[in-house]
Amino acid sequence: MSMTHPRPIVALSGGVGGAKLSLGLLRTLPADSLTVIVNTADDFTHLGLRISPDVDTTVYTLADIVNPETGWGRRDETWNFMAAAAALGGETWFRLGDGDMAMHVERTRRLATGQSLSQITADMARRLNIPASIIPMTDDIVATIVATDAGDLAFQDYFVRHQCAPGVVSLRFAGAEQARLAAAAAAALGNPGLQAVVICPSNPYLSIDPILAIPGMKDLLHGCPAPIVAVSPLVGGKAVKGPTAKIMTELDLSVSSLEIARHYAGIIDGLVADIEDRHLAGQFDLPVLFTETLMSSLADRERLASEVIRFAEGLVKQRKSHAG
Ligand code: FO1
Repeated sequence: MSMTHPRPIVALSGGVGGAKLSLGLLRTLPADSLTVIVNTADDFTHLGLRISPDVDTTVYTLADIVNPETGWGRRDETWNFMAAAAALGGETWFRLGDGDMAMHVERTRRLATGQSLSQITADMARRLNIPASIIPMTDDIVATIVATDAGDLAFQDYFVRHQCAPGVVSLRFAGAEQARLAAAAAAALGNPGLQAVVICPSNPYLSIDPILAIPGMKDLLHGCPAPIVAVSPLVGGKAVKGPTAKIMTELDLSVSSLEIARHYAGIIDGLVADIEDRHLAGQFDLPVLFTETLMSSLADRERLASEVIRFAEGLVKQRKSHAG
């Protein structure tokens, strides 16, 4: 709509919820103006294959081939490999569809030839005609360890094998301190023409914190002249999907968008919270947009994306008028 050159948007995202808003952004923005920096601390090696669940969820969602029921994996998937593996006594707790298997086999093959996860992801995205940059937060190995009342668990053991049942005591991101932020992520955030940074409604503790834990990431966000907006993953004090609310309770945090704002304090310039949390207005110490944040349909995602961008634009004006 604007006559000016499109200004890029950077999104920080985990898996399913983040990918939904990323798709809304992709469809709202001019082509090639979206960069999604994706959590890789859920990645693990399983059956000898390197699995990058949040990267794959983002790729499949933006390529419009994601399984709409689960939000991860591929649409119209077949499960012959799993059935054959089960018949042979193989491990089947982590479900890998036949088409999805091709992604893991191909990624593992290319990693063994020395290609980086960033290079492989960029090539897959190009082949699937995705007009956005999908950047794994790092090419180094970072792994979320969930300290629970049942002991330390590797992330997918906690999340899938144990269905998030153990109580969370604390979280750590092994390898994060030594990891290097992907070069393309640093370049995208350092772009002086950046319009906004959007922290997607992913789990702040499991999905966004690992990205923020990569050395240099917080400094880039602090130095970023574009407004930074987070979308709360809570609706009326409940999580839309996944264990966000359960984890917040276990960590002795109040399950509220106020707590999400507190969590991102010093990083964000504004918060997008659900209309159901309208009664909290006046209790935040930063600008808040209350709107429908549930993203059931594609239209919901596009509407939320454009509202988030418009809200961020307003924040630029606010900061300018304060400075002036
Ligand atoms: N999530 C599940 O709850 N069960 C699964 O069996 C499962 C398999 C799976 C395979 C590939 C993939 O890319 C994702 C998969 N997920 C599965 C989702 C994923 O593990 C989590 O949603 C994320 O790690 C959290 O963002």
